[in-house]
Amino acid sequence: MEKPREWLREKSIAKKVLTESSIVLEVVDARIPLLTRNSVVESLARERNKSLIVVLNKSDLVPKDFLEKAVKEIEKDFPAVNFSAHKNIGVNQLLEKIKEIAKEKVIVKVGVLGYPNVGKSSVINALKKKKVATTSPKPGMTVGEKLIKLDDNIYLIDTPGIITLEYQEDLALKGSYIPDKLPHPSDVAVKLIEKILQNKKEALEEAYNVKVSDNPVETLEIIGKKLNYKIKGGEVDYDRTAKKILWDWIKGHIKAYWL
Ligand SMILES: Nc1nc2c(ncn2[C@@H]2O[C@H](COP(=O)(O)OP(=O)(O)OP(=O)(O)O)[C@@H](O)[C@H]2O)c(=O)[nH]1
Ligand SMILES: [Mg+2]
Repeated sequence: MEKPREWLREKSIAKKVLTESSIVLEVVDARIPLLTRNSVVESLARERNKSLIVVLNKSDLVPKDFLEKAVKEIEKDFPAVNFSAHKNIGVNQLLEKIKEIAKEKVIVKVGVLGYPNVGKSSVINALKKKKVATTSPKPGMTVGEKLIKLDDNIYLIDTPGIITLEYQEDLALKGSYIPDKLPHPSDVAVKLIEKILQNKKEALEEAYNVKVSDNPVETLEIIGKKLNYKIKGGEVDYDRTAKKILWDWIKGHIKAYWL
């Protein structure tokens, strides 16, 4: 496994954007809202006294009662809104919160920060009600920062995903790392399967139309067989199956979630 490294470039962008912004939108994935909270973003915002709002994006992928629990948990630390860029949920509520803070200011910059692929650019498009930022299921889409005018005195800043000191494996579980680049995709898929089995195993059964086992490795094999991903000799192709599962997780095809 590759040694953890700090993504200095991304971190320096976060610092710069945070310095110029008076409001920070920390976008998290509503399916794994606590896991995708970003300690760099939160501690920098606290240090610099910025208004931080946590945006639980992709909320169309989780049930309401789970969302309520997640919002309550996060609101112990920061204001939070339930949001879906795809379904236009929470757009007005978030706009109101931003405008309330911006009211007495001449120019307000709103930095949109968070892990890769949580939907930062999509949140910007939803707020702007127009496609102004490029989005993609592939983590790492946005590379530089981009300033977008929202209102007379309000500007949004799109940024690349911010990564802290973490292993590729942990990033992949968050949907923030391209599965094809993982040296051992099966290890990561097994970890993900383990989490899903603990929290919502029906999500795997529904996604692949199989009966899963309590054992994550066996479950990987069951899914590989079902997909008919085989290597020469008829054995299950674990790596190919693993990558498929990780991509399906990224794309929201596996309907699991946990706090
Ligand atoms: N289901 C669902 N998917 C979403 C939502 N918002 C974004 N996505 C999807 O999530 C993926 C990532 O969206 P982006 O907006 O590109 O995410 P980002 O955080 O800007 O990503 P990077 O620029 O790579 O850091 C895309 O496939 C989007 O279609 C949402 O509200 N619901
Ligand atoms: Mg982006």
